[in-house]
Amino acid sequence: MDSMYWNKKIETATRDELRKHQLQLLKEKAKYCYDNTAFYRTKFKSAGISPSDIKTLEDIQKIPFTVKNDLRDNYPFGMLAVNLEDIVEIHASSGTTGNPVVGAYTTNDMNVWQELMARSLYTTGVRRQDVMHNAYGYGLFTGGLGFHYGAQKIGTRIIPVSGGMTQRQIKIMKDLGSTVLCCTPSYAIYLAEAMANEGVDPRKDLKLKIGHFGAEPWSERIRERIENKLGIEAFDIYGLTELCGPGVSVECNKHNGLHIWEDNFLIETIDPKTGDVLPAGEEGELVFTTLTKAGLPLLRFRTRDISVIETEECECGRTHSRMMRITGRSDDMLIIRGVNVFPSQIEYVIMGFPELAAQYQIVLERPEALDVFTIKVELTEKTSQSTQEELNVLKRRIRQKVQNITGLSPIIELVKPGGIPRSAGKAKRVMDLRSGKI
Ligand code: DLL
Repeated sequence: MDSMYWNKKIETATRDELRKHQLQLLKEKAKYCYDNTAFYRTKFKSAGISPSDIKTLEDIQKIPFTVKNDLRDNYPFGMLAVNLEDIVEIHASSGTTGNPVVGAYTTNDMNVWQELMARSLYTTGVRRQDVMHNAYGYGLFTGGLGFHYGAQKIGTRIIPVSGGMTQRQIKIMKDLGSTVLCCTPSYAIYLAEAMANEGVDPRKDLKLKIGHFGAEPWSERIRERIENKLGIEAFDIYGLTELCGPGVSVECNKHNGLHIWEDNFLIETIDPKTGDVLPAGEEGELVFTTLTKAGLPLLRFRTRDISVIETEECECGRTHSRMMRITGRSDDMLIIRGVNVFPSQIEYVIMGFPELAAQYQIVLERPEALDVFTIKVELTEKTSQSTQEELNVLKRRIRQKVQNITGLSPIIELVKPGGIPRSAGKAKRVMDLRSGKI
């Protein structure tokens, strides 16, 4: 009988063993970052500390935080701790205006990522004899290739369909006998609805049994919907480009939070306003330190993701602490159809059109499964006199510009001057009507 663990020794190590292992790696990584990056040397010096001041795990609190802007300011390679020649793969996700966030991997970083993805898939029951339908986007996004590498390590047959062409996806799933589905949760619901429209009954016509859903926030109600519609067990998986991509944490079959692979990541929760470290069990912003990364190591990286950490052992026997579902973000980043979008990117596009006034609003809805992304923008007095044909051309140009920057094609609504409500305080640029809908 096969083991329920990919690596039993690591996954079930005692908390003491784990902490000892973490301290050893933390000391090494603090020194490594100090010795190999001007960025961390400056950070340590400005805090008046040296790597030798890290003697206990709690001493990590002496190290200043690393924030997303640090990565943006040092784009693309300013924070590398190795020579560029040692970087064998690069991924990226969209960042705030302009520069994307880059993930740069050495050969060893790739091996670690692959191992963590294999462990994550295995934890949910994926085995060699499975057939994995991977509908995460292949390319710079870490989703597609992350799952791909993990499946290959286990020896699972992988179907690298990537995103889009929903009808074809359904046919492929049927013809090739897929047992595991990997995609964003919103796409899973969309797929399920498309199946219903085509008269495909997943329970009869497909062999699906497991689903891996992540890259965007989702709720228990979405889980119920997916499980009911597709007849599968749905697992939450979390990660971010800065840390490696997917594979930072995953649910086990107890569905009681996502196990963070603590032999590779040191987790803290902080109050996003004060930066104070919070005890386990209290909700706050997740802060990660990478313990094994060589190419682009990060100390105390503020994710902006809000969650709660539980440290007691799980019924599954794994000792690695669990993060509960992400409940929100402490900044303004939006996740639309799994893609990271900042309102500042939209503003940037709008400001480039003299035909438009500076008033705009982003409206996000989820009437069915997929996010509907609308940008309402005011015309100037002059352009509001334009013909319908001219306005249609303008709409197309705006949509194209937004697509160039975000990869998403929004609905553009042009409104008359004064048509967007003003508020007394800060402008309400984003109307996110998605939560609680499903
Ligand atoms: O989304 C990596 C990934 C791919 C994870 C596929 C899971 C599956 P980024 O594009 O850098 O990386 O976006 C990272 O997405 O900070 C969270 O805000 C959000 N996120 C990722 N997974 C989850 C999840 C990938 N399971 C950002 N639940 C993160 C809620 C998630 N939010």
